[in-house]
Amino acid sequence: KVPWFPRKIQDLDKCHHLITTYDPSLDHSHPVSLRLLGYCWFVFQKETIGDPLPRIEYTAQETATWREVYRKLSSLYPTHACTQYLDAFQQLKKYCGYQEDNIPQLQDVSGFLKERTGFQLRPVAGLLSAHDFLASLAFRVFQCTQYIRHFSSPMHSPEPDCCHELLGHVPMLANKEFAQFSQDIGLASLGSSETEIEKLATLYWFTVEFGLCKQNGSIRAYGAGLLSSYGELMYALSNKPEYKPFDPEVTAVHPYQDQAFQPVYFIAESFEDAKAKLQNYSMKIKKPFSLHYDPFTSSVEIL
Ligand code: H2B
Ligand code: FE
Repeated sequence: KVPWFPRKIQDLDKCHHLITTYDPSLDHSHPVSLRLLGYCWFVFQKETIGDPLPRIEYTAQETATWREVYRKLSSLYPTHACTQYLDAFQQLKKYCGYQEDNIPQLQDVSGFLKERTGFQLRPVAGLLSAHDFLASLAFRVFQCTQYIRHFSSPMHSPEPDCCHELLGHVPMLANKEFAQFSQDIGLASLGSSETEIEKLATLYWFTVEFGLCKQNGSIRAYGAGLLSSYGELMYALSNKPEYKPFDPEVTAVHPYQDQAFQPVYFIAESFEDAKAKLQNYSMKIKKPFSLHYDPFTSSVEIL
């Protein structure tokens, strides 16, 4: 029996299951800006796909947090980020208000991505289940938090926040190859068993979040968890950790760490190569049908 999965982009309104539910009216110890979390929570409960993303007026304190994160990280990018990231980052500075004194608005960023790769952002109020999060990628929808971490710990957030999304994920989603890779993980998850989805979530973790790639004889980061963490970005390229070649069969079952730096990083030869390997892996996942994505209707055909 195949568990329910979305077949068209509108079905993503049913892919909204939070696994960390910090109800801001009950929990006052949340490590993010509570003022914003309350608002994002309110938006989350009534939004439907395609609604414009709310514009947030960030406070001076929230912008100061962003400034600190932005400054420190952007000093590392030229030597640590892959060229695809660096190219997109330039564009985002030019067209989307990426600056140290301005937190970019998701609506502007979403419009930019839509033009580049067809990806769009949708506001979300916390960590979603792997099933729902991966399913949305199949339709080129990235569910994105909009609140910012608490000012008391600017260099660390235990949960995704807008620094992680805007500095980690967004630049990579502007790259065609990477966008296709992300959608392919999503498509592989549709109609897959819980066990297979768990493996795809692990693949996502070691690539989209913590992936490294080869570039002109050196190694650079493309994973969002690295590109949004000053400490781990330096560590990952320091030669201290263990490195393994990206191989979906191995990567998908490798234990991972969400409380500390990763013990191992997987290195992709190129996005082309990673994409081909992932497609090969996906074809072996057993499903009682095959799927075809129709970009004209943003829906999947079941064959
Ligand atoms: N939810 C949200 N809101 N952002 C993420 O980056 C995220 C998620 N990542 N749910 C998912 C889980 C990832 O860790 C994998 C697919 O489980
Ligand atoms: Fe992330």
